Amino acid sequence: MTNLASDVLDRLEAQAIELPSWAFGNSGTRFKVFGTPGTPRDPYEKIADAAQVHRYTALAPKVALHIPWDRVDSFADLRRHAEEHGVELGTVNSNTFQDDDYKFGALTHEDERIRRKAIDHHLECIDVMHETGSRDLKIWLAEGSNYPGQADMRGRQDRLHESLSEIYGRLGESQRLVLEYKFFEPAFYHTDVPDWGTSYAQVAALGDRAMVCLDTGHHAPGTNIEFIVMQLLRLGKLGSFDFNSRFYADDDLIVGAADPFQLFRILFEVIRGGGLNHPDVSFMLDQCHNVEDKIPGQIRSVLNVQEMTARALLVDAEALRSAQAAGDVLEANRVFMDAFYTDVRPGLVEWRRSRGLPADPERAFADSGYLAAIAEERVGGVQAGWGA
Ligand code: AOS
Ligand code: ZN
Repeated sequence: MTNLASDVLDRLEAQAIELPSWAFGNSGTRFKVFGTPGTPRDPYEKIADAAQVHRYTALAPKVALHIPWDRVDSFADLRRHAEEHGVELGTVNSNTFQDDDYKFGALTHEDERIRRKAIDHHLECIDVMHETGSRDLKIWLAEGSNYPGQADMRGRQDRLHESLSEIYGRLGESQRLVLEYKFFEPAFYHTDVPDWGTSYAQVAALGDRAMVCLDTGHHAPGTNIEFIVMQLLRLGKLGSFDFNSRFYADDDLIVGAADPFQLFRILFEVIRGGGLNHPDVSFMLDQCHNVEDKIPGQIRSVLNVQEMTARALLVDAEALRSAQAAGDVLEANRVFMDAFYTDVRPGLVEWRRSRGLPADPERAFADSGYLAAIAEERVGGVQAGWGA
């Protein structure tokens, strides 16, 4: 039985993980999207589902929106709906990857008309943020080329800078822009924002309220992601995480499912760099639940983040530092691994009990009958999916 020390408990208390609205819609692979009875038909139902995750875990007080997927007549009304369900609206994600005009780029496009359209879409997202009370505009760009010689890579970087500058200039004083990078897909030869360095160079040229978003699924296999976390924190430019896990490409599976040790290492660097519960660093999920139930999948995800955070908080920083300074390789590694191998689950059960939360949120949610109720109620209409 682990007793988590009070300083660990205090730091867990403040943890907040933002959920993606799209995790509650249907999604799949390019081969098949399986529908599930009860899947939300609109953003209101997505938010009601997301609120369930917070209700059983107290870990997920915000829901991120994707525009246009989550467009509604009144965002003020959607905000009220969220608050009535005990959650807030969070990051607004732009979308320049599902329009024919963007075949050869959006913010980098050669054609000024298309660039204008893409910039205007981001300005619309900022208008949404004013209504939803959101702080962050998250930009992921599906831009690049498939063949050597196809595109003028240099010109595209310059246009990207110009486009981002206009968008950044429109942000309110307490709003931020976070730029996500991804090394491939849908473009395969070159991507306009392929890595943290390019994202960093672009956001650094904008100003203090432009930061990098690190999606854990967006790196080549074997990449030392925790090194990137350390460096971005050191530079004061880690704005947010899109957490998920992957075996092969950008799999968007449950965070901590594929490689819990990697999640531990990332969270250790977050803590080491002062990023835990720091207002500059948002924890978000970017996941899709193709074959498993979506709400339980999100519950499992936030619990995984909490569990690895608790383990990372157990690293004896003093003992680690003295072993490192003494060049004691094996002792340093032992101190690190001791924390990773510690079973913190009993301590987290106590943490939940003391807050009036169910000891086992997954079981409690399953017993609530919510999934059966929405399957019965949500009849007719079109189920939300990737692109709706
Ligand atoms: C895409 O690969 C990115 O991870 C984005 O964050 C994207 O907006 C999100 O995954 C929804 O498709
Ligand atoms: Zn992402």
